[in-house]
Amino acid sequence: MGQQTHGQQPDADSPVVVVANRLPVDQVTEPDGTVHWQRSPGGLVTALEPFVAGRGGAWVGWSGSAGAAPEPFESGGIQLMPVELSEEEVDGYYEGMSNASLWPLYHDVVEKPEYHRHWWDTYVRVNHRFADRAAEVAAEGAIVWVHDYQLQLVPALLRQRRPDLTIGFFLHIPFPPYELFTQLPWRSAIIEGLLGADLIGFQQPAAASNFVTLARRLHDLTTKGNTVSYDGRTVTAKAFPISIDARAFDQLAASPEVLARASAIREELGHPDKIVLGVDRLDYTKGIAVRLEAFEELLEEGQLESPSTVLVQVATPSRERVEHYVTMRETIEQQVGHINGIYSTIAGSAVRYFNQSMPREELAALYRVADVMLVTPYRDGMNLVAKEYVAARGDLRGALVLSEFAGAAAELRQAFLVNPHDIAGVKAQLLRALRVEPAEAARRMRAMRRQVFRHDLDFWANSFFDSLKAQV
Ligand code: ADQ
Repeated sequence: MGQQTHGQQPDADSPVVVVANRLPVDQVTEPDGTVHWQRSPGGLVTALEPFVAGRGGAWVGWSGSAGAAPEPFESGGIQLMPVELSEEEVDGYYEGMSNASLWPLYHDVVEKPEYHRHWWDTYVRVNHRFADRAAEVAAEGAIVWVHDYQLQLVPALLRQRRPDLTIGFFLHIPFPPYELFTQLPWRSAIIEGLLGADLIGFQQPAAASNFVTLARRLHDLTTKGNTVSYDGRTVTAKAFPISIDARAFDQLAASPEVLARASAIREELGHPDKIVLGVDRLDYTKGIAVRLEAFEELLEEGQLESPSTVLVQVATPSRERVEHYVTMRETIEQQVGHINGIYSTIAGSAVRYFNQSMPREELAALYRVADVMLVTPYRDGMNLVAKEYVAARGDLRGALVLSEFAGAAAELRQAFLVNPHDIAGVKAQLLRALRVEPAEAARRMRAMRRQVFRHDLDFWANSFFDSLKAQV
């Protein structure tokens, strides 16, 4: 993003408003103590920028730090409207209700969700605040696009304040079936919150139909196909599978710098025959332990050898104050330590584990050098890592092992699909992927690349906006 103008009053007439938990910028503190804002890495900002920037569009979100919010400011042609969260609100709304209640509930209760009334109260209060900010900045008849599970009450709250708006909502994570969702003590409030939107986007058709079923069974509403009649309006629930900027990733991965770095990585790893890679946010939904277990058993059985086959696992630190994440990190670190204790040699470790975030260039080089990419979540809305790997393999080499329970599996049918609960199956598919003939690998990769390039991030954002406009 370009020049920033601080302390400016927001235009109260933005024709397009994005509402998301986070602003598209991060605060950076320089060694000399000066503070500035820098555009966050990540595709969502890039995808939405053309719709928001340059036309007085606005983005409502939290800065990422507790305490007083900065004044609204302009950055890269977007009006940024920071929403303030106190320490207590970060605990209750973000770490509590969003990440320790809704996140596990929406991911097949992989971990047990906790439900606390004071978290819910904070969630309601903070959703009101986001809705207030959006109502202040949106022009008459504006389009507002609300994102994700942290803000599910915003559509209805916003409609109460501003019935003139067209409101879209997109859920980035799965949406559970009736049997699980109804655990939630505040289930009706969430469904009513979402029904404030004109269009509700999900990653998968099954999630959209879970929502429609809930509206019918829980609220006795009339539904027809993928629509719900509510409050004199028709609400549409539909799948819009998210994607990546495939062309940009392809170009990055084919750049001379990244290719040189990919060769250097192989060399630094001691020229192994095979490199197996995992790249994830350190989250219990991602099935990192499954991979380690499968890899360990294959080493134990002598089907794989170390260090001629090496597993590189990059796990970005995430939600470090939420208890489930603390215990999971310890488990994974123990598992890595255990495998390395037994199978590493003086020449190198069996598992190279990085609890770090890495620059895009380094990730692209890792994708480019990995013979097999392991993506084994127990449940995942989409999983962009799988699509990034495919976009990075313009050389048509490499093989993707992908969980059936990632949204991406619906599109990447030529991956080596696995059930992450079935360790024997994961081991068998990992071996197949490691031994695949180059011609078959190229055939699979070509088909997956066609899918990812045709259905890229622009395609996703355009389809959502077009459908939303068609609702009016
Ligand atoms: P996430 O759960 O965060 O997203 P994912 O889709 O895999 O999962 O996206 C992770 C992103 O972080 C990728 O772009 C990846 O490159 C990056 N990343 C991962 N590890 C990294 C590291 N060590 N260093 C730097 N970058 C790293 C949620 C849902 C997903 C859904 C997305 C988008 O859980 O299912 O695909 O939103 O809707």
